Amino acid sequence: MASRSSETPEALEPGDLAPVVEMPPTGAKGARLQEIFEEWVAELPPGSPIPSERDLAEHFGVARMTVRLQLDRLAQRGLLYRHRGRGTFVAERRVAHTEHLTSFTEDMRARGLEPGSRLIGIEEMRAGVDLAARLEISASSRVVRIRRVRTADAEPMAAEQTHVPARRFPGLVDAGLDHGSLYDLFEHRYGVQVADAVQRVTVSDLTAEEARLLDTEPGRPAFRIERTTRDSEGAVIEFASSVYRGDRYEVLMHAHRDHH
Ligand code: 16G
Repeated sequence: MASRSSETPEALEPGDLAPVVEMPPTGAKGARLQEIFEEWVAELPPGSPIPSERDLAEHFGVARMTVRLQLDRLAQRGLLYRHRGRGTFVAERRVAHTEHLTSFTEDMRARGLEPGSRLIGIEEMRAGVDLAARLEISASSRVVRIRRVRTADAEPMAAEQTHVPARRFPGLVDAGLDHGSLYDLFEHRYGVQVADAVQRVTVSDLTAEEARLLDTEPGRPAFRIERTTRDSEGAVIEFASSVYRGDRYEVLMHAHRDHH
């Protein structure tokens, strides 16, 4: 293990960091790598270089793409940073985010509105390449797709499509999601804790189909929010895309400034 007290961190070899690592079978490798990288981040001083993708892939016996995906995720979370041509480094420690990760149901209640849901479809299907990458599962795995119109005080607020790994939530298709909260089911029926989400917000106009679902006119502005949600172990439990009516919704962000 590299010395923690050294002022200028030395270059690390993959072998220094995790001499004996048992990699699980395909599928879980990404999650295991993520754990290993998180341990490094916790142990190494900020500025420490991370071995190259090629060395890591070789060392752990995984595809370079798998390594890159996990490093990207840590970079997105601000735990690592990349420097073009120089490599990947451990980032400065950050204060934990305090934003609350809410479900639609909780979100609406907090705004004093009565949440509701109209189920358009719930079915199990093969993941396919794109969804598999989002959910960090294999392309041949099964996923459950849930399409709902979410209402606030009985009026449409958002059209939502979410995908969850079927293996993680057996019987979800028949779990009575016609009404009620998905996150409630996660927690109470499956004992899965929603812990972390990365969200991407963009804006664009509603399509004719979306406008119909949302009971408004096509061409009106809308927020499009993608959410990748993880459980307390860091496994992806959902990939959701929601379209919110711009006239009924706002996005509130909490920004925090660190004083050193
Ligand atoms: C929110 C989430 C969505 C999640 C849903 C669960 C956003 C952009 N999306 O709509 O990912 O599936 O909540 O809500 O916030 P529920 O527990 O009320 O079904």
